[in-house]
Amino acid sequence: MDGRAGMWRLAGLVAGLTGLATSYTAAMVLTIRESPVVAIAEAVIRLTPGPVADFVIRFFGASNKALLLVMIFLIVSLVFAALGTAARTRWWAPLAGYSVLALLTAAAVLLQRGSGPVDLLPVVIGYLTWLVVLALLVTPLRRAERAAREPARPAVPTDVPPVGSPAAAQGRRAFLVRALLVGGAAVVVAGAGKVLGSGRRAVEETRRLLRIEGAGQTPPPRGSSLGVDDIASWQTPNDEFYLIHTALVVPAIAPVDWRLRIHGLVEREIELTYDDLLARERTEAWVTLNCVSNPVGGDLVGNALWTGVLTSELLAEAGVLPGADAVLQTSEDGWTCGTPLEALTDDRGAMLAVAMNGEALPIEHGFPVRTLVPGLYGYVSATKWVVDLEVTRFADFSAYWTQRGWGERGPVKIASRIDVPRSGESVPAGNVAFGGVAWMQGTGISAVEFSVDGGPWVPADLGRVPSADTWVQWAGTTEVAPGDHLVRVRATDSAGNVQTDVERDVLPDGATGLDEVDFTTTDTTDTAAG
Ligand SMILES: Nc1nc2c(c(=O)[nH]1)N[C@H]1C(S)=C(S)[C@@H](COP(=O)(O)O)O[C@H]1N2
Ligand SMILES: [Mo]
Repeated sequence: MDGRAGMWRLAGLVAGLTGLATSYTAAMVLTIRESPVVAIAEAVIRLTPGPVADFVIRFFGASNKALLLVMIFLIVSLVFAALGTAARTRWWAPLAGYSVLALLTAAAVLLQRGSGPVDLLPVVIGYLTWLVVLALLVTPLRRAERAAREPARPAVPTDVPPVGSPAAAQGRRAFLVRALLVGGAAVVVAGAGKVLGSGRRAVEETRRLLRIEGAGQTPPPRGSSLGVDDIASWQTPNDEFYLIHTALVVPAIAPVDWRLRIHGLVEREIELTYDDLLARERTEAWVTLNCVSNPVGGDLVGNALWTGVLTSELLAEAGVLPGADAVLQTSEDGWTCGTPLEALTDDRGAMLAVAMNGEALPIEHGFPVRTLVPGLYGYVSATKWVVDLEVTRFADFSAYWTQRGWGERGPVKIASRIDVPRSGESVPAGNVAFGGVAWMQGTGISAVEFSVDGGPWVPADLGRVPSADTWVQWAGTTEVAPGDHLVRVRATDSAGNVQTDVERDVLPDGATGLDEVDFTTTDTTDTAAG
C-alpha cells in the first residue's frame, strides 16, 4: 500500500471536514437554523420520490434523519478523500470538486423555507476553508514529492529500503504537523459552534413552548382585505415580515435572563423581569412598522398584531422629571436609538411588545421584548431585544443611526405602493386591475388614486382598517388600451395632505416620491375571436 497516497487522502479528508466545521459554526453564529449539511439532508428528503422516502423512513424508523446525516457524512468524507487524491496529479480537481459541492449545498440551503442570502454565508465560509486548508496541507506534500523525485545523492550503503531524501521526509513531517494542528482547530471550532447552537436552540425551544395568555385575540377587521390576488396580505405573517438589524449574531435571550431597566431623568428607577412585565395589564393593536431605508415602492414594511405593555404606564410609574425630551433605548446587542419622550408617553399606544401576531416574538424580531411605537420609523423606536430605557435629553446623546447621518426624530412619511400589476407584467388590455397598500401611521389614509400614463387620477377602493396606525389595501380598475404603460399611485392622509411627487432619497429621514410601475397590455380580441 502506498503510504504517500494515504497522506493525500488524509489531506483531502482534513480539509473537507474542517470546512464542514467552520460552516457549521458559522451557521450557529449567524442564525438559529441548522448547518448546511442538514440543509442537504432536508433537500435529499424533499427530493426523494414519495414511495422511496416512505420506505426509507419506515426502514430507518424514527432515527432516519440522524442516519441520513451519518450517511451524508460518510459519502462526503469519501468525496473529500478522493479530492485529496486527485489534488496529487491535478491541482484543479479539488477546486472543481469543492465548487460543485458548494453549489449543490447552496441550492439545498435556498430550498429551505424562509432562507435568504445570509444563509449562504456558512456555505461560502466552508468553501473558502476547503480551499485554504487544502492548499496549506498539500504544499508540504508537494515539496516532499518534488524532493523525492530529485536524483538520489551518493548514499551511504545501508540495508534500510530507500524512503526518499531527508527533504522529502521533512515535507511529510511538516504535513503531518499541519494536519494535526488544523484537525485540532476544526474540533475546537465545531465544539464552539455546538455550544453556541445549543444555547440558541434552548431559547428557541423556550419561545416555542411559551403561550402568551390573551395574545392574538384581535382578528383583522372584516373588509381589511379586498380579496385581490397579489396585493400584500393585510396581515403580514411573522416569517414574511421584513428584518432589519445590525447584529450579526442575533441575541438569543432566555426570558429568565431578561431585565429591563428604566432610569435617567426619573423619580424612581424601575427594573423589570419578564414575569413582571407579563403580570401587567396588556394592550393589543394592529400596527404597521416600516423602515426609514425603504425606497419608494419597497417592501421594508409590514403589518402585524402586537401585544405588550404600554410604555406610557411604565414611564408614568417611574415619574419622568421635567426637562427630559427623549428616551435613549439600548438593546442587548448594544444597538441604540433615541425616541421622542412624547411618543412613548402620549396616547398613541407605544408598547413594550411581547407577542407578534399572537405568538411570542420571533427571536429575530426581538424576543423576548421589543419596543413598538406607531408613527415612527423603526430606527428611532422599534428596539428589538430591548434592555435599557434611559429618560434623557436629545441634546445629551447621539444614537446609532443618528451618528451615521440619519435624522434624529424619524416620524413616518405618507406612502403608497403598487403591488398589482407587477413591474414588467403583461396583462390583457381592457379593464385592468390595479392595487396595493398605502400607509400614514398616526393619521391614517383617506384616499388613494392611481393614474395611467399621466392621465386623470382614478380613485381606488380602500380596505377597512381598525385604526390610523395600519396600512390600508387599495384597488381599482380602469380601461387601458393595448401597449406599454406606466401607472403611478398617490395617497391622501386623513388630515388632507396629498403625497408629494417630489423624489427624495431615503437618507436622512425617509424617501418621498410616487411609486410607479411599467406594464404592458396585450390585445386579446384576435385570440378570443380565433
Ligand atoms: N436591537 C436592534 N433593534 C432594532 C434594529 C437593530 O439594528 N437592532 N433595527 C431597527 C430598524 S432600522 C428597524 S426598521 C426595525 C425593524 O424591525 P423588524 O426587523 O422586526 O422588522 O427594528 C429596529 N430595531
Ligand atoms: Mo429601519
